[in-house]
Amino acid sequence: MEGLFITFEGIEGCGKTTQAKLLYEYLINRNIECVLTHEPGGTLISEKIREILLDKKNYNMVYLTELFLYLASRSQHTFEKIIPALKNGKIVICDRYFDSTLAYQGEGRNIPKQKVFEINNFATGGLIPHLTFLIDINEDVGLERLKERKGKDRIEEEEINFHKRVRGAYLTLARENKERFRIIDGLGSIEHIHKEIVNIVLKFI
Ligand code: Z5A
Repeated sequence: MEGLFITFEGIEGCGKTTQAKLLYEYLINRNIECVLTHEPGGTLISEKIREILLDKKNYNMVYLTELFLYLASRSQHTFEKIIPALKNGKIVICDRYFDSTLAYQGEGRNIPKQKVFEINNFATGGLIPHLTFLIDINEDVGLERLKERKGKDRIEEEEINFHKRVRGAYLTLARENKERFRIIDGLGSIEHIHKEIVNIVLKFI
């Protein structure tokens, strides 16, 4: 498959969305064809699943239901949007992808990681990002940054220890997949982090 698949990962408030957008704008301004997308969501069907997943009224959602909804959203997104764009030679920038499931459902919800990995792989037809940026920050900083935002979603409402474990899981994933992951210190300024990311991406294209 042609194209380049770049994902952004990290705990909430780490700055993924900001950096994914800045990278997209940088590439578009240089006439490099790319697609900016996110999970859960990214297509009409996936956005409908996102609403169910993040709705606070669904406080009693069983962890396995949550897992399968994230995967259902991802299958649709992968086959409807990501793979066709890659086949057209585009760069796809995705705010969260399957590492989120390994970190949040695998570690956060304690669902056996090997199982999560296998069904995740099945749901995506085995598509793996070429490059993954883990923007790493301490969970206190992340949650503090989001304080100003009105209303937390169902997952953001989890206690701090949940977010701490998710961060730990991300760092482990990055250590185990060194060729794919780049860990970025999320405490730097937005501009500094952007430059660091651009330098890495330019080496890939
Ligand atoms: N989830 C899951 O459990 N399993 C899965 O498989 C998937 C997802 C795919 C999606 O929430 C939730 O779904 C998420 C994981 C779960 N749950 N939580 N919690 P979302 O899509 O609504 O949101 P998010 O992905 O968690 O990200 P976020 O809350 O939007 O934060 P962010 O993207 O990391 O950060 P940001 O929006 O770029 O920045 C946050 C604020 O910090 C903003 O005011 C920025 O201006 C500021 N910021 C950004 N960078 C900096 C720096 N460097 N310095 C200072 N301030 C900064």
